[in-house]
Amino acid sequence: MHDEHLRATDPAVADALSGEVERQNDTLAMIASENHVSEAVLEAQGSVLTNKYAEGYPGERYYGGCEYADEVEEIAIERAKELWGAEHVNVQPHAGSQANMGVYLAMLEPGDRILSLDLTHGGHLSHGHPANFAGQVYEVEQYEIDPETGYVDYEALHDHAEEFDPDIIVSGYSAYPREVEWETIQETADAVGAYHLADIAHITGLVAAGVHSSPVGVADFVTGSTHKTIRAGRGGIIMCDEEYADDIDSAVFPGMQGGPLMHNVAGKAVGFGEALRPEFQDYAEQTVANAQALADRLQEHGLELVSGGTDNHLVLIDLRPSHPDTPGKDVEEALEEAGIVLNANTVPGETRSAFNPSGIRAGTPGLTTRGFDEDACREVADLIYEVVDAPDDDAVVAEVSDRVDELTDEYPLYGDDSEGLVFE
Ligand code: DSN
Repeated sequence: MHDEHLRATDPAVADALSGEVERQNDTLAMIASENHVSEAVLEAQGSVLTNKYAEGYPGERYYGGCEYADEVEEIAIERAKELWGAEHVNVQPHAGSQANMGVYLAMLEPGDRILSLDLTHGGHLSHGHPANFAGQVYEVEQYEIDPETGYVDYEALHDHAEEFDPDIIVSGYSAYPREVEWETIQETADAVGAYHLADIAHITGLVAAGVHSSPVGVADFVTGSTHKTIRAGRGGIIMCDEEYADDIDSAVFPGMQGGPLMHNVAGKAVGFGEALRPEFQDYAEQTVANAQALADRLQEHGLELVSGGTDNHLVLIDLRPSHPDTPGKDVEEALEEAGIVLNANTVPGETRSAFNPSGIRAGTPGLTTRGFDEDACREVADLIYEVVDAPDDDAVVAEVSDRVDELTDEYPLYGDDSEGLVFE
């Protein structure tokens, strides 16, 4: 990686960044919301656009000197429209949470009602958790996953909506391994006169590649983050029909943000360009095939998966049936020791706490970027199982760690020669 100026002027930060490159190279990133962007995206994000204020939108800025900022933002918008087929796109939200905030601010009044999935069942803080602004400004009720099936209980959601009379229903999730029935939720939203916000933060790339059904053109608003399965620069995005374009744009700026992070918008533009190439289709398909291979092998080992498998990029393991005395945090820590980085996660019907829950969540976007196929993911499942089964056994953890070292050597990531990721 290029860091000659940083190394000369600030070795402390340079060392930390080198450490992070090494950490990413030498471990398996299986946090389902993470991925590895190309060096082209890194260059765009690390560009001089970080210096530029560009409040407003292309052609209508509050400051001068925005001609190149305009070019970059227009490229990002046009590519996003092509990727997701949306009529209107706002690429300025700083993150997925801010994208959701933009929709709420545009369409709701304080005290209005949100119906969303409970965080412990796979929702998101910004869908109305009491610790988040959305839970403080709006009246929130939450629906749940059917603990028997692990799927969204669409009938219960419908009944809940009729009872609660929400102003907006939020779909799209952070720890849900199954395809979402956007149309079914839209029918419920229509029946109760609510807006429908589909948050595709996790599955933006899968939706863009058509390997997950799209809520664009179904839900009133679609939000997402741009650095997960879509593998672009870090941030958020809002998509909607033209009729809501002005409301959304005004809510994002000046409603809740000032100057857009134009360097990140450049990273979004570059990543979207990569995702428009045919190779991205293969990547998205492989991400899902890898998750399914991982899921099948974990189940062969006797681990229980919420919903019994996956349709997307992640699996959610409920440790309680197979390992009732092993909390998720212990497994997360032992796996990290072995070089497999994922997160402990709540599961539907959680009986422990959010800090030390009963499950672990694992995703394949990062592994797929570095070239893992189904066979390699089956082996990763074997390694995960070994640690789940003996998180306190140092010899097992060391053995798995040795194999992770071999795998990370076999599937290199960011190179010292700065050639970077080549997406084939
Ligand atoms: N933190 C992300 C996740 O891990 O799902 C969501 O914002």
